[in-house]
Amino acid sequence: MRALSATLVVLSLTACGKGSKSGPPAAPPAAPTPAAPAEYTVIIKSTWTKTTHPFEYPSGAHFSGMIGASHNAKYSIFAVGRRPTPGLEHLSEEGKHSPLDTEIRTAIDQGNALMLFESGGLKNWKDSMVATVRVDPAHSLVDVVNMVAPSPDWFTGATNVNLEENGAWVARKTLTLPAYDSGGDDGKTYKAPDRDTNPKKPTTRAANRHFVIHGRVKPVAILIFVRK
Ligand SMILES: [Ca+2]
Repeated sequence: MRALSATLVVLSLTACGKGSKSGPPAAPPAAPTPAAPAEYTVIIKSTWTKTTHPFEYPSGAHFSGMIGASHNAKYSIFAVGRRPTPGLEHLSEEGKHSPLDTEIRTAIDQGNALMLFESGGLKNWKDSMVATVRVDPAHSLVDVVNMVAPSPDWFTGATNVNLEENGAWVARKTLTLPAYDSGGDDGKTYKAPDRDTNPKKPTTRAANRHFVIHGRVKPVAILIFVRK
């Protein structure tokens, strides 16, 4: 192996020595990554109104506070097709940030998440929920969730939002968010009594009449990341 390397060096030097003007081809550049951490303002606005989602629209409609994390590919708060963790189940059924916060802190301890962020809840749709998240080159993905309330186990949010594009941090990113069913409760209406699901079902995009109207998914929220 060492002999072969030496031979290649000699050949390469020989090639240069023959008067090649262009020199050896440059090695392909490594995939670029942002060099430094970045901070983003996270904003969630509701688009879930009696006008847009008239079927059984409940009194007392509100969002629980958001809770989220920046992380790498080894951690996520939720995934369609995966059973909910106890943390996601409690968030989706009761709006509670615990034990999801403990799950995120465990991911931080394991090096798979960078930070937890959260906010208070939202009742007036003219307002927004706001938090700050920090990302770094090793944790450029962000998840965030909040309960759609009242509901059996419905939530909204986003998973694996990558704030890095083409080797740089994006200045701004906007997503429209559908409602999801965590798979932790069998209730079928906003105010259905608790019907705990055991074993848990996989999380799905909510496909019921509350959120799919004339075959079209009606988003319930807008999520905006603005780089600070
Ligand atoms: Ca449950």
